[in-house]
Amino acid sequence: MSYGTPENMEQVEEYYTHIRRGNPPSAEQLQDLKDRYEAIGGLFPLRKNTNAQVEALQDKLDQLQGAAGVQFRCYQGLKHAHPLIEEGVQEMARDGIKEAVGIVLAPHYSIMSVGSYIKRAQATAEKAGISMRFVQDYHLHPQLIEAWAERVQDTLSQFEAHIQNQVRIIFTAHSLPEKITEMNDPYVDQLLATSKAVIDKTGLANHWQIAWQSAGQTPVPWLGPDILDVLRRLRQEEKVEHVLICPIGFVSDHLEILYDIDIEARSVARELSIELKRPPSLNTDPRYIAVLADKVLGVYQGDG
Ligand code: FEC
Repeated sequence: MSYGTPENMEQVEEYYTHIRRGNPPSAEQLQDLKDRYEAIGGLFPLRKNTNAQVEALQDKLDQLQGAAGVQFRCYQGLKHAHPLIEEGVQEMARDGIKEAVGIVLAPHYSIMSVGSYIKRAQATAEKAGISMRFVQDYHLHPQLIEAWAERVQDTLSQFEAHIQNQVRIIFTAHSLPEKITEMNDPYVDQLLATSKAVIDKTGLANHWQIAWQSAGQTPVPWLGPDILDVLRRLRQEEKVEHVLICPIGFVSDHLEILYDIDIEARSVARELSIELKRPPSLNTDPRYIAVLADKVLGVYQGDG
């Protein structure tokens, strides 16, 4: 399961309305979102990237099928675009699937993110007579940590040698409404744990911190501090001039990386004379695909 993205500009309104639980956006909100897609080239790269991740997972599971004694077949279910989660599960039922494992292309559990994918898939699976189990999270899987640690080190090495130890490392993830912190939700702790594990793996002594990105435009308070405010504060109060932003909460290139970090955060950094670099997204890194396959197999075998 993955977030989903439109296939073209005409579908943006339907997509945005789905994200807003059936409330259509205002003309201004819609234009703003279309402008952001235009700014990244009028493209919707998440679809291609999700397809590639699912294909790579299918290949990996095919390789493992002998050892696992089971044949897996991958289906997609998207949170806000077709095939919707419900449509993916119904397709499995039509194909006669009786047993399934669900996994979300997002490593950190929150009741508002992964939890809601699982709820929708589970409800449809029950109606369709499919016994479905789920991977809840995989935020500390050793290969995930290894893949990010290597990326952080490689990106750091692109700064001039004499300033590498001064580069501030900021791990970011999608903000969520702050009320999750009153719900015993593991999201914040899991993001902190992944970030700390990545730093530990690199052995770097750089200062590092967490910031939140892409908060929704709603009146409720969202998790902060926001990455743009963090950049301003670091420059003004700590005179930081070099920053590495690692979007640890995301697994592929899409609007929230290509616009929110590469265009918006970069433009604020430029205004502040901050040198900003970001590691490449995981996309189909074989270690990420191995994490997915390992967790699917683990849940299938009852120990995931
Ligand atoms: O490239 C693309 O087309 C899609 C990029 C995209 C990803 C993504 C991931 C997450 N979101 C999460 C939570 C929320 C909450 C709201 C919300 C709103 C939006 C909007 C767009 C959007 N999100 Fe998203 N999200 C992506 C795109 N997201 C576009 C609507 C306009 C805007 O606010 O920018 C607020 C909903 C509401 O109004 O009530 C909450 C979380 C993730 C990471 C986990 C996951 O992938 O599921 C959490 C990618």
